[in-house]
Amino acid sequence: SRIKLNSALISVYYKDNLEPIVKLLNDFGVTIYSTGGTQKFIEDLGADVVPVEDLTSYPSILGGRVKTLHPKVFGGILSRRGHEQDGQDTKQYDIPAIDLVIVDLYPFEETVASGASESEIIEKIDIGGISLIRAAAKNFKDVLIISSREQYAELEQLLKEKGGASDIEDRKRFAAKAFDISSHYDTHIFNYFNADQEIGVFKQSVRIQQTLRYGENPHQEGIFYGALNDMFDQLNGKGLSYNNLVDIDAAVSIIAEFEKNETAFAILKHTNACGVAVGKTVKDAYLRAFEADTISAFGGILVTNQTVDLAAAEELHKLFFEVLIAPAYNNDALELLKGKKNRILLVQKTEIDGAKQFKSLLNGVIEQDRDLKTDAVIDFKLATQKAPNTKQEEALVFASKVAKHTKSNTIVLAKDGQLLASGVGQTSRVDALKQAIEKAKNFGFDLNGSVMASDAFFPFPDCVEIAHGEGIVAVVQPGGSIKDQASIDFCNEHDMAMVFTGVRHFKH
Ligand code: 93A
Repeated sequence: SRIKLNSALISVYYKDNLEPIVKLLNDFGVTIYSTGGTQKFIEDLGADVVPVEDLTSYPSILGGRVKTLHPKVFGGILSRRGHEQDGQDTKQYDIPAIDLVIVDLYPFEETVASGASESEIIEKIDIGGISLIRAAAKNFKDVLIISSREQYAELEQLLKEKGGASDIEDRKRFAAKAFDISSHYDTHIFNYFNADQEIGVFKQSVRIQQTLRYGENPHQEGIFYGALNDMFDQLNGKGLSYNNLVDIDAAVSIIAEFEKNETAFAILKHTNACGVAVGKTVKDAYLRAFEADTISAFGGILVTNQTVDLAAAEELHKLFFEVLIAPAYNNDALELLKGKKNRILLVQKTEIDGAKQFKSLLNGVIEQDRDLKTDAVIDFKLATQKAPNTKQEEALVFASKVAKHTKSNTIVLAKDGQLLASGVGQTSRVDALKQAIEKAKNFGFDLNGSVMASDAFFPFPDCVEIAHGEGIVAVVQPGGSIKDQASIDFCNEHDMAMVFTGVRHFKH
């Protein structure tokens, strides 16, 4: 419901940009209570303000450590409007209701970063401010909480738009932000106090943790550190498992290789793609991806870069799958897919951010830059006399995108925007190729005219020899082996095209 503001408590560290808010509140006849420095600032603006001391009958004590921590303040914020007992209490103890709380916390994080002394840092642990935020956010049904100076502009707009009132949706939205602010704030304090402990880089750097069903196996515990909700909305299905997250990471990574203006679909199992295709529609791309391995797709992780429509959903619904990730779903499609209650349906809201990747091993952690290099035709350096034609070039780009996201050693076979088969995680490149060939044939593909991508260079000409025997016509690989020439010579003698990218895409 819409609530007209009658009173506000303002206690902010940074006073900048407060002026328009104060003026508006004055115009709307809102009583403003305020703490020392903020009160002085408001007075200097020539606006009306009541010192919070007038309310509490206490001065600010302990050098400012206790200034708002008082039942008259917290009672005014926490009392439930229309609640009988709360009404009696506030009346008996003469506690005025506070409808709006504006806080900007002591800058703890900045003080730590400035290299200040321990005692200066400790003084910047805000107690009253964080309590005001929590109290006002808890009572969002009646109170509006502005928990950072970053929100002034939004408040100003709201006040103007609604004539000094707020709706429940506004109050709940700001309450959600408030708990975001307070959890961030406490995490910085936690990190400061735990910096010396062997707590691990992940736990220190991340503010939210989520207990998973279990780890890689049921006898292993699992926890995720991160704000998963920032990246996905889960529309259906059971809680995410450790393996789900590992696979979702792989799925989101591979689909990110495709341009938004091409419709792509991938099916993954154990982080490797068993089907990838582009298509005219999501349904078309899915069916072409599915075709590559109709067996592995069972229980798979599915991902697309386009809205899932009903036509696609009708096909997908026939498959038993674990997770589907898409930027959006049409309502009728969603309704159908929700028919299986365990099916995990995710809306992907953002790309993976973070240019770094971490992994724990031995008695430490390794960090590396994420592999952000996507091979494109422009990067191809022709190694052979024969050049790939345009269609083959496109297929080579497609194949190398898939190879980049497939466990090494890998060989990927593709044609016309469709994965035909891949060899994954093999201990030799030849084995990877043989696996790919056998698999493609098992699923009924004719390899004539197809192309091959390798995640790393060919140490011997064996791979191009075998490829030629199967009718593969074009090859993309990083190049860089001392025996490159042997592979080049073979291709030249057998009318094959080969391009080098100069970029290796190992994935261990
Ligand atoms: O030291 S505190 O934790 N004790 C309090 O009771 C208290 N109430 C508000 N700090 C407190 N505040 C903080 O004071 C606010 O979060 C804000 O950052 C600051 C505003 O103080 P002033 O208005 O005196 O500049």
